[in-house]
Amino acid sequence: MRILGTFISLLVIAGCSGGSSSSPVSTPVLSVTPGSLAFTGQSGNANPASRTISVTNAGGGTLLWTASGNTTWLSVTPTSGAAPSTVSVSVDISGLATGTYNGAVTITSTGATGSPKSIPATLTVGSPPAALPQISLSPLVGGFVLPVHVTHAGDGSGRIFVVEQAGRIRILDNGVVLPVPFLDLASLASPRLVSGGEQGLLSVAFPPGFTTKHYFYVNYTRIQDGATVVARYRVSIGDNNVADPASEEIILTVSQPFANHNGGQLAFGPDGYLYIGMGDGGSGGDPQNNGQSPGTLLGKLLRIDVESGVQPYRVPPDNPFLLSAGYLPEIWALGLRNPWRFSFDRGTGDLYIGDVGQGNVEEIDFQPAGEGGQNYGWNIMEGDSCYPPGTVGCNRADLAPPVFVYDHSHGCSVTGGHVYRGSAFPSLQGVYFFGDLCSGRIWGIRKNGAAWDNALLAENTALTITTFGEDESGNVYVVNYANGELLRIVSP
Ligand SMILES: [Ca+2]
Repeated sequence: MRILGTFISLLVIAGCSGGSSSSPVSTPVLSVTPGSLAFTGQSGNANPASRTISVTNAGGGTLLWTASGNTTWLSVTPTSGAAPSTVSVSVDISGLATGTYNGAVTITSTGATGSPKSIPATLTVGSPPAALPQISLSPLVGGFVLPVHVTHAGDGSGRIFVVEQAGRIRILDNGVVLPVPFLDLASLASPRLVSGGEQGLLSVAFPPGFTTKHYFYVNYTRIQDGATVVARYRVSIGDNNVADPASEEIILTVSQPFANHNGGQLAFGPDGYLYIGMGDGGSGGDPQNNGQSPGTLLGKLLRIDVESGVQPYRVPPDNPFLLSAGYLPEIWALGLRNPWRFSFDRGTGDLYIGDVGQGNVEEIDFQPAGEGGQNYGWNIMEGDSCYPPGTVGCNRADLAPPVFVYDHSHGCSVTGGHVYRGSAFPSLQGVYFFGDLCSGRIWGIRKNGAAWDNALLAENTALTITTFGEDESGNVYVVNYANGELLRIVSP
């Protein structure tokens, strides 16, 4: 008892001396963060996640508050309390039409400076998600050997060109695979390319005006060192179905430090320039940091002019980094890991890239027509996650986020596809089809205002999907790398 009494005496003395000398009773000051709230939802979809407001007392003393929302769609919990505290703000979009709604959260404290505080809250309700169409896969023809690319020549012939990894390009003409390959680099006395894994003959692209030009472009990994080669070949005089393997003109060579991640896609954009997908050079995790390095062509999408008459090529005068110190002028976009397949929407000119992930996340990247210069994030990010896994708070400023991601519980490696612009199946109009190499799953995404609708459209396909492809009519195809079959995506 004696000890306790002594303690109480000391506390009373200390309290009296402190209060009387230097600490006047402060006026409570109501302080809240953030100063405004914005919510975005889609009509008919789930409510956006709730947000929080911190209520603090910057002036000392006691602060009691009473919070309230003032609209039918806005609610606040708890509705009263003492600072410091956290207020949760929720919105309910059920029954709301599309549009923008303005409201406010009001926090009041009797006797506090700065009371009441009104925090504006904005709710934007977008269009409802559209149901994506059902699809089925219609087997067309088999017999290809390790097909990796499907395209057309844009020459009115209706021919479909199928690239086989070992070095051949086959022609499918009126449903029949022609016996003689269009191009055969696999049977040369002096082999030119190395094939297997992620190497080989990886794509072909026909320039605008091919009908009169009679030449085309290929991308392959050369046998000496695995470097990427972009080369021009000519069609034989007198036979439009056979090209001359001796006609090669090399356009561009890019050294590859490792055998994997070669990119490999060539495609002419609506601007008539040649776009080239380059992987980060390989290994894992981009050990040379090529994706983010402006001084290498690795880990980039390139844009060059191979049709101006300047040999081997010219850099387009409006490439996005021409005035940026340290950037190679051919760079159109950076931050790519392995953009194995990309394509242009023939209806809009928009660009879609399937960028293969490292170990966790696969992604689809998007570029509105004509707008280059994006940094798609690798290796700061893998898909929508900071990289390496577990990294917190990576700097996402100036990075273009993917428009769709899936993790490795759904597959292993994304294969970019095409936007359907054919006339046979109106319900498929505007859907971008893509899939996964390992799981064979096929998804569709379609732009819906500022949002993207998406759906898993085919599961358990048993396909090993190395590529999609498009014919002159806008039909979209998919291959099975494992058994050499070409299938058409149709409306059931
Ligand atoms: Ca990315």
